[in-house]
Amino acid sequence: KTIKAILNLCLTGYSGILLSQNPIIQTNYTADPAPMVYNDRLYVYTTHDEDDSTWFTMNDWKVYSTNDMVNWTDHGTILSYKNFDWAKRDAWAAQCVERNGKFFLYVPMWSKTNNKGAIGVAVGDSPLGPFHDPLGKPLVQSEWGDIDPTVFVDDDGQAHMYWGNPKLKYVKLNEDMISYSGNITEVPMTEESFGKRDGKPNPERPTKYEEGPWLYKRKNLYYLFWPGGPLPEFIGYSTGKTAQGPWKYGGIVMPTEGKSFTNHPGVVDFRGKTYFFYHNGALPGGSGFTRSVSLEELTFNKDGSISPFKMTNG
Ligand code: FUB
Repeated sequence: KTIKAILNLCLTGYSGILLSQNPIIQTNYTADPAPMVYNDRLYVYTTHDEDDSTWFTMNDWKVYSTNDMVNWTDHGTILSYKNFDWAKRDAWAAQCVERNGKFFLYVPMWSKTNNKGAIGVAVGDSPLGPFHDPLGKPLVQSEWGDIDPTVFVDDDGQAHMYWGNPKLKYVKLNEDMISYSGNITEVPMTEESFGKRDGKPNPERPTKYEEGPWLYKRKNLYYLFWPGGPLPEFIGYSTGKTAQGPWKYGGIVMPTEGKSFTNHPGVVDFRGKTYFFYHNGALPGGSGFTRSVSLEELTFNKDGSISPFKMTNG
């Protein structure tokens, strides 16, 4: 394990190529993985934990890519909160989506405007950018919990965005992907949809849902994966027959483990397999604020349900 880690560091120094093993990225502390497939290549967008933290110190986003799930190319930093005039810190969990040859990167940050969380969108002509802020203001901004956007464009062309902590919010994005129509709604937090929360009753968090949703579709069934609580987080999932639910709690897919009190799912199909990305604190010096990205192959039972699985090298 140590020799491979050293080899990774040496190779990165010369060519930007990383060899795969969990954690797949060993040259930076990274978290909140968001995979995207484009032109038969898998890209994973990550947040970046600065290595000096007793709380989240996160300034920018990075991209890594592969075409064989073994060799990863480090594309470096592709965007910072400083690229948004209205943002002042907290480059948190993002997701990139391609539409009509443009790449839309949805990014939560702390807003100067109202001193609360907000979600911005950056647009680029390639998966690696350069990205710019077409709006000059947040796409969504109302309260602390406007973080962790997930965006999914369905087969009928409708784009859906979910986000939020502790509320789970939803809106339909327009075809331009930088505006929305209709009202932002809150998904009802029922035990049927998100499971009965363990521990002391928490009026603000009545179910297991915490944050970091990821919307994914397989065989006409929609899956919402989400980090659940009480802390430390595990990953749970809910399913629905439409992208807007109603949602039915499915269970825990990845139990709490590792040295990070957060986790974050990212699910993608690539070359006939499904991959589940997540984070923990597995690198040397790892913690809740110095995290690292890992992945597992995700398999489904015949009825579409998912049996729990453990982290590798957690
Ligand atoms: O990485 C910062 C925050 O921690 C993310 O936005 C949450 O999902 C959690 O991972």
